Amino acid sequence: ATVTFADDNSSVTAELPTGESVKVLLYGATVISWKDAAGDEKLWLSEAAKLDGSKAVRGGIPIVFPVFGTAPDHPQTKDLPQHGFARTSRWEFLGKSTSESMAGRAADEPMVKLDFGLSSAAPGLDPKAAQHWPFKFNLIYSVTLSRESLTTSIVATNDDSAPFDCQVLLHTYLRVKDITTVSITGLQNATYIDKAKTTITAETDRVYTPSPPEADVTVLEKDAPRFRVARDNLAQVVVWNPWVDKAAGMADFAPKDGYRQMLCVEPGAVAGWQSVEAGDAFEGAQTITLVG
Ligand code: TA6
Repeated sequence: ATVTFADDNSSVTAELPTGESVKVLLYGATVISWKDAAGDEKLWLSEAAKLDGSKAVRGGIPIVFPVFGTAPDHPQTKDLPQHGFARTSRWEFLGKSTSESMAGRAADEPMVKLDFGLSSAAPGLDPKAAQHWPFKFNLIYSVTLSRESLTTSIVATNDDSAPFDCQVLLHTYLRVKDITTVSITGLQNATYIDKAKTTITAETDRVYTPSPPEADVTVLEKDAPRFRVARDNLAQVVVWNPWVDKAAGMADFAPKDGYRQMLCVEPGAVAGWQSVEAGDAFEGAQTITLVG
């Protein structure tokens, strides 16, 4: 596996010997590209996405922490911007590890893991964090690329002397050929009518708590499975497509009919709050596998 840095050190790219690649912007530790061995892009990134650190990236996999959306009734996070400050902070690249150096991985199973860090003491921390969420914390975000899958995992450690509440979500923009041929299975739960499959025919913005929690969510196109999303300790899945009007209303959403090529499937812990004791940590992960 090779790991290269952009000339301006704004991003890091890892490539497997078999051709698969992943590119991570240090701003927000935002995965902005994931390609298969043929070079086909698996994530959606707006053509108008800001990649200069001026605002959260519209596309790829923004990290949502410590609040999902806004929480006006939650004293600890009520003054934070929508989706918190992790996606608008500059993270530090902590290093890489590859299958050659990872015990137990078969040689023909290439993989590369990139680690990123953000702490309350970090120079790149969004100033709104210290102003509005003054807890001592440390985040480690790992991006692991193998031939058929991408895993992103986050560990949020409470380095303070008192507990803090947080929410965590991986706001993944999957790329699809045509949203009108997409269906999603594995979202069945009590919140919505148990349907064998969910289709997207209008603006969709739903928080599901699939049961059983270990059930995979599968995204199909023309009834053929394309992505399988497995979750570890992330009990919710948010499904979002802005559709015509909301896409038209977002300045950084381009092309305007791009809603037809994307679907957000967002594993998270966003129902209520995770209370992290002093010295303790919350861990959550997603693995997106390319199927079919
Ligand atoms: O994906 C769920 C959601 O909360 C939607 O309601 C929409 O606001 C989306 O996130 C994008 O939020 P953003 O702050 O990135 O524009």
